[in-house]
Amino acid sequence: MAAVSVLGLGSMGTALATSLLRVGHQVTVWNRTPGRADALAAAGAIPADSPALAMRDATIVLVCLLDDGAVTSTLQAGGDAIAGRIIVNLTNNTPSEARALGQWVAWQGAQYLDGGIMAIPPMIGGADTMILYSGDQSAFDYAAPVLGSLGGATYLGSDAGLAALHDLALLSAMYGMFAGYLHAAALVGSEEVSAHALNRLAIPWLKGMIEALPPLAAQIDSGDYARDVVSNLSMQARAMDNIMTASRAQGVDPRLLAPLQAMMRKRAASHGDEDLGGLIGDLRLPRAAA
Ligand code: FVH
Repeated sequence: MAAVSVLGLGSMGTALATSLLRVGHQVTVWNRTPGRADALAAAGAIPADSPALAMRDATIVLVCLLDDGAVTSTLQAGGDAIAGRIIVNLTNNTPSEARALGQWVAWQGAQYLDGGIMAIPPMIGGADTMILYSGDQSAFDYAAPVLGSLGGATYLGSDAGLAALHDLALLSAMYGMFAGYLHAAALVGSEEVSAHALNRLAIPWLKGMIEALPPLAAQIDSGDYARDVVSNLSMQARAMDNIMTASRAQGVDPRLLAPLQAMMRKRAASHGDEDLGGLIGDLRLPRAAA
């Protein structure tokens, strides 16, 4: 069993600390607003009055705060207590923020892992829970038994930005699905059909459509967007036009889908025999300054 500190006791930090306590680790906790540690203290956690005192108690320090600004100011407030620790930052951030923080942590004489939690708080500690990590490989190897008690730990490489990159990519896929679902619910709702009733059809439909991802990935990775096409883009663009026309007629604002319709129409005009994968070319832009 290890000595672990958790900085930040919001919904997720509390779930992390609870899961660590459950498997028997020594857990020290700190939160900016006092009082949020009370229930954890009753369950066996050690409350600390400051980030420095929390960090001094443990080799592995989990940080789960609102954003990168909160993480930076909290770690800075810890002063030299950070030296010699493994900082595992589970706060949502960007790849640039992760790389910059990783560099700063190294300058303080500590090791850095960036994490992306692909789960909601009740899922922490579950067998199917996926948490992504990147950064210092030796730190990951050392911390892996502790991190494994939070969920399946997937290490993506020594570039500290990789966990954030994959986290944001997976969240993009999730929000795209939720946006489509909101539109679908509004569309059937225009005829007084409930979202609950929609789910009877939407859940098996979306599960089935997962099967479209491997061939789509093969098209994207090969750059051959006309490969093994079973649903050509000209046909799909017509269906999308129907979605937009019907939505307006039903009194549903199609703004969540409008950018996709525009891209499909443009690409279909010249590459109608391809599949959707060809749209990815229009998503590639020169990199913006970090
Ligand atoms: N909850 C979720 O579903 C998602 C799942 C995936 C991962 N995220 C990320 O986890 C980070 C924390 O999320 P959370 O759910 O714990 O968020 P809150 O419940 O809102 O708690 C926020 C904590 O951050 C503290 N805090 C805010 N600003 C500061 C600051 N300037 N200095 C120090 N601490 C700060 C706040 O403290 P307090 O308001 O109680 O004093 C909470 O402890 C997040 O990156 C998610 O994207 C969760």
